[in-house]
Amino acid sequence: MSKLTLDGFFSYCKQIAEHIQLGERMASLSGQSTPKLTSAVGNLYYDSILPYREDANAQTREFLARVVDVLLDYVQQVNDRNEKILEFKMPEEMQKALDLHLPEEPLPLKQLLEDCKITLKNQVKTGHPHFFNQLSCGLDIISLAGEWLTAAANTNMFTYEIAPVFILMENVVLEKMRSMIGWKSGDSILAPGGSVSNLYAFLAARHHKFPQYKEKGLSSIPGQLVMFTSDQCHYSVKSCASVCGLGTDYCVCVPSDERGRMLPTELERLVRYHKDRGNVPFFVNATSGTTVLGAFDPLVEIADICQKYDMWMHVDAAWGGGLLFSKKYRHPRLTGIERANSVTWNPHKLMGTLLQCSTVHFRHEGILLSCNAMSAEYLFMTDKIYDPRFDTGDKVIQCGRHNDIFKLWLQWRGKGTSGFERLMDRLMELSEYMVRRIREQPDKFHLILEPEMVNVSFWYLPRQLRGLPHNRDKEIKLGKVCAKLKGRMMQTGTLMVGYQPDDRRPNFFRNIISSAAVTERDVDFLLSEMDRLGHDIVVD
Ligand code: ABU
Repeated sequence: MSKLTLDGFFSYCKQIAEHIQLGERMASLSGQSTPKLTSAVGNLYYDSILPYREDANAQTREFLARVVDVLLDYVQQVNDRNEKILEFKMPEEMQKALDLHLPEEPLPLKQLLEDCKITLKNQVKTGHPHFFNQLSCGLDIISLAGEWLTAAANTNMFTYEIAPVFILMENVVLEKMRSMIGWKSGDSILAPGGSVSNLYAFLAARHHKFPQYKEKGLSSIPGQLVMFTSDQCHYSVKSCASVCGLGTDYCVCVPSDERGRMLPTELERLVRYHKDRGNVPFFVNATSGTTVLGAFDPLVEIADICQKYDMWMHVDAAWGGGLLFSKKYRHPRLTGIERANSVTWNPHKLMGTLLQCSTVHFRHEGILLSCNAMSAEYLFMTDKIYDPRFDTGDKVIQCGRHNDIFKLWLQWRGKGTSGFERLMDRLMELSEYMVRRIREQPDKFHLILEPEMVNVSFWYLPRQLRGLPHNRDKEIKLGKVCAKLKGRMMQTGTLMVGYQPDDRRPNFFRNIISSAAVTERDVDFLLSEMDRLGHDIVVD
């Protein structure tokens, strides 16, 4: 421990007493009494365990073992259908219930253990079988084990020198993913999320067409670049236009059909429109699995147009990419993906890999290095004793890169490719089950469209709105029901389903089944719980 003056020591004792009281209060709020540290270890401070004390292996192990117990308790609760998903508190109330302040002086290990418990106690259990709120749901146990190992290994992914095993794993996994897309060679990288993966695709496309841009910048571009994407795309595509100097006006939104799929005739019309004005159409983003409706753009038709007008074709399959595993569902949704120049695919979504794990793939070998390398001499020396191509860090615009591969590699080993295929088929079949159950209860639920994926879009009808003709006025009211019912879900803590408006309709529910924990029983629970919580909602 650091040295203290006498006054400092008394003030420090007072602080500790307060913290211990607060800790006990927080522990009682958490309703958990275990796991506990022995007092011999609980009263120690950070500098009495490794790495400060070489002779403190036993104490270090006891502390970490109790932390692991907390994590294991949490995993058990996440999978317990009798547990709530969340104990919702308004931000002000949450502030009061927690001790978030950063102390001047160290806190003992027993307080840190309590901090771990109370943190998880107040966390939304995104792996709970009744959490249907985001594209990333579930808690894959093998992937979790991988993430724990990753944290312990605590390395950076820029060079083979410091991450030899993980770099080789990346090569193996990314090559396999490229082969599933339909490419024999190419280039790939893991990026921090689908949005950044899309940005990498954009940068590669511009580099491919205007290789001088890297050195000469804007002066090497002969006119106004234009990119195209459907009006249902993820907002990160538009963000590329802003970040990369096109301006969002030149990210052209192509209209989609009633199921959210890009209209190729409209794409071609808009490309011609811009060409006729002397602009430079060069990039088309097709989405395989849109965020809200789960729609798949027609890749073959889009590929034909890209070929005709010499444009780069990117497929944002961040969401739908997992279906590449499924012989049953891959076609026609992803037919033609092999004709793309680049593909974003996030294992942390449909495949259930722990957050985050996002990949981007290119048909062009060596394009990432050619586009992004800055050859920093302090990291990427060319006279190393091994082949410097294993130093993948120079392929990206970041420097440090988190290890997102081990949890995916381990999960893939655990499931096998066939296990992922079974998971994809199961998630799709459960979504089909949900659609059937909704159709069987037309008085209470209104299905908005036949889904192509695990996004099920629907309205819930409280008693007030049942039996009335379906018109715009009713849709507005149904939209208001969504916000009220979601509020009740949060307050009760038994269910979480997302809602949003789109440009065709007011708020509607978007249910996602991407968790391996979900069963038919949970789908039935979801619908009956919505009715239990919402039947008496009244809106004007
Ligand atoms: N990046 C899209 C994630 C959105 C969602 O989970 O709903």
